[in-house]
Amino acid sequence: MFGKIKSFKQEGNKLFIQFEKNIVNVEIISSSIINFFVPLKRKERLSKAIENLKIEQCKFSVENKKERVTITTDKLKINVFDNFKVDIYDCHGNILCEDYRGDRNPFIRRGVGNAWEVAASEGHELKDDGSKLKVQVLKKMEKDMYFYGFGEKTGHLNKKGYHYKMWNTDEPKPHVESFEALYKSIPFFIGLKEKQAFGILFDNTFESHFDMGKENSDYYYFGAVDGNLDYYFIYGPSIRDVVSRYTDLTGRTPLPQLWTLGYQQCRWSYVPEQRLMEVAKEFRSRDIPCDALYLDIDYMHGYRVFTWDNDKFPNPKKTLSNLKDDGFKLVTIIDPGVKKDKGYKIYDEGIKNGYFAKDKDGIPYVNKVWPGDSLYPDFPNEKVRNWWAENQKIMMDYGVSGIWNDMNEPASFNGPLPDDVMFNNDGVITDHREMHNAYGHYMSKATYEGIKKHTNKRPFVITRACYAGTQKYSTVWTGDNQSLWEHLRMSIPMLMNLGMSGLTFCGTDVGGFGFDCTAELLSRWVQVGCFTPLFRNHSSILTRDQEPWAFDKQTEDINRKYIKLRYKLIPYIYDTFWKEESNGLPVIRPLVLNYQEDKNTYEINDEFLCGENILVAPIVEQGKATRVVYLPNGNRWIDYWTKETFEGGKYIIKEAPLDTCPIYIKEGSILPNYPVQNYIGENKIKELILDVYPSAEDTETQYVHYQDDGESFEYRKGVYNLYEFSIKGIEGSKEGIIIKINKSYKAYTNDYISFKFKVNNIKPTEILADGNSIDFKIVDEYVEFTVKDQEEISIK
Ligand code: MIG
Repeated sequence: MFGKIKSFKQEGNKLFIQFEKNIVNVEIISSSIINFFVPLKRKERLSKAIENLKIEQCKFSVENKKERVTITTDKLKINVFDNFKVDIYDCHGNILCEDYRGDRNPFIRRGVGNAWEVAASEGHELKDDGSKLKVQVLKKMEKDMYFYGFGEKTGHLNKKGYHYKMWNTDEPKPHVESFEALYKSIPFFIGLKEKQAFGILFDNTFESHFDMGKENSDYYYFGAVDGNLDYYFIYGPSIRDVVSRYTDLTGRTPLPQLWTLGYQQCRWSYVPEQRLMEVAKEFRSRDIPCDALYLDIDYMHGYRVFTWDNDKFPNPKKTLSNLKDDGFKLVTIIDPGVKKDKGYKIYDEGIKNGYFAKDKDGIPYVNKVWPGDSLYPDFPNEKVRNWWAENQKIMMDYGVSGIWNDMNEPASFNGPLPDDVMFNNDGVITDHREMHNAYGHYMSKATYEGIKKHTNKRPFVITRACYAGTQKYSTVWTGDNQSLWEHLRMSIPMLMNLGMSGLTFCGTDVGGFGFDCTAELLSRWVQVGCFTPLFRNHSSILTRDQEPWAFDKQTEDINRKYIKLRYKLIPYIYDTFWKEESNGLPVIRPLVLNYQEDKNTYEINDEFLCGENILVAPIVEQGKATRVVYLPNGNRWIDYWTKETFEGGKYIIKEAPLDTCPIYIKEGSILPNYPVQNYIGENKIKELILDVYPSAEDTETQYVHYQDDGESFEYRKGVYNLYEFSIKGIEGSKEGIIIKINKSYKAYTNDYISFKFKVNNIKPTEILADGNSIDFKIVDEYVEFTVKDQEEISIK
């Protein structure tokens, strides 16, 4: 496909290597990121994932020997050989990623004659082996490799040995490990090899395939049915660096509004208005916090997007304002499919302006979704996005606080969209094959920009389909899971991999969407949901009720307990989001992300970290009330409930009756808490609570807490506060424990007037604040005291 290297040219950070049959552009994006680009389809990259490619000017050298070009940066050495074979080394000469020199050699699927066709005709699925790929790169499988990322895939945390397809797919059947594609396509993975990590973003929106040593354990490959060969090699060596660099390339999740971190309740569908109001009332009367309620498709007039069914909601503005008075935000669903219906404004405008995708003859393409015959807005076209953004105003004017984008794979009831449905991708006319995986991305972008323009607040968009980079515009949920224990288990690696693929703000339907939930399953699911960025309970039409009170008193109490815990932790989760804007690290993390030196963490599927300090080891099996917990090496850990301390690098057994989710806090942590409220903004928080876990060793730890108005973009102009807390020293020593409070940055006026400390596992005799003795209270395992402007506390 390439042949020998014939010539070579350098222009700034770009190298052009002319092979006998093709030209390859190698671009040095930074000392750790290299782009390899072969214009097989188009001359330009036209990336959907990367909007502002930043080139970091860095030193590098190039050497051109006959059969190879060698590029050396501070971090990497790259050899490009004849036939475009690429080998990448770290700066010490260790191989990181080596192109495979042989051809693909898949294992044999044994069968007699046309047995596969017969099996297929009986409904057995034939797996697509990616044999029709026009673009393809094979890499040598090193011993002892682990793979992570790929966005939303079923199965386990480590993807080695599996084959995945990127083709956004609306799949109503129960999601199982053998699925190769779901709603989202994030063509990005992380490889970990001998404690060194790298990432590869294969930036191609066509149907693409990733085979991680399934068809042959000697190599792994990625490829696509069409498009350019365009991939970014992103060096670590830590997974944290890879994720940070990947999100620097494709963009980061912007800080969300604070209320979006509260508990959210959804159902297909809360109609009519009375039912919606009834649900709202239940939350308040049962003392269960809740910030958001959702309206699913039935609120619309005949499923026409941007309309209301006035029989079910006679006065939406008033309904929403009543909800608001009680502290509820409302999120409405908006699907892409626009009903084919003369006289319906959205349809008429779309037709008049040519805003819908067209068939190959230029006639607006029609398929079927909820409203019956429907058309698909040409979101890849900026003009259409602007129109869609304007339409958001309709919902915002009613008082809607967020938009839920569903069905944007795009889904269709009357067979899949044909390959030759045409789109206008910002001036480039192209087809469904290229736009399919980017459709949800563009819809989210339009929605985000519309909400931003019309509210000037941080938009809350939630989408089902997406592509790499959608995290800049939208939150994601993992579509139609079911109320199955298997799906609770699966949600953990799925969300961890989504987080490592840049989609920090993610969640699953708590309790499960399809099938009937049980009391026990909901009780365990809410214990996981409590720590996932998007915390939303949702269930399908015709399933049993699944609200926190829908079962029995015990289940309701457990829901209340964990929803309240979530509200305590909101400032901690918000801080993690704030930090994510600069470091790209997700809220929900696999242990390996923080403990790469500890090999025991590489394949943990049923534990996760929430930010830097909290480890969650939920029970994900029916009837179970005890489990083994692995606590990673490098820290001691404190049981959140009993305050017992454990060494890291060990397996422990934890008893966890139905109301207990095993939670461990990293020793040395200072966790900011808010008092529990019914909803965000119910009370002005004047006092920050600090839940402190002193170290048994004399090490200093720090925590930075961030505060702002929780909704506007003022923070981007510097309107926020930073509080730096530090703790050092040990109980009983001469100096005792010293806690320092440093208001290190102050620009937001509504700051705290006091700090209430809860310092765990100590029993002091005296506490001094800036040298003066202060009152304190010893409560069970902790000591509690409050300070105002003092800066140094010494606990003796
Ligand atoms: O074909 O709007 O994933 O959350 O409740 C089903 C109805 C369409 C699928 C979404 C689900 C939503 C449902 N939708």
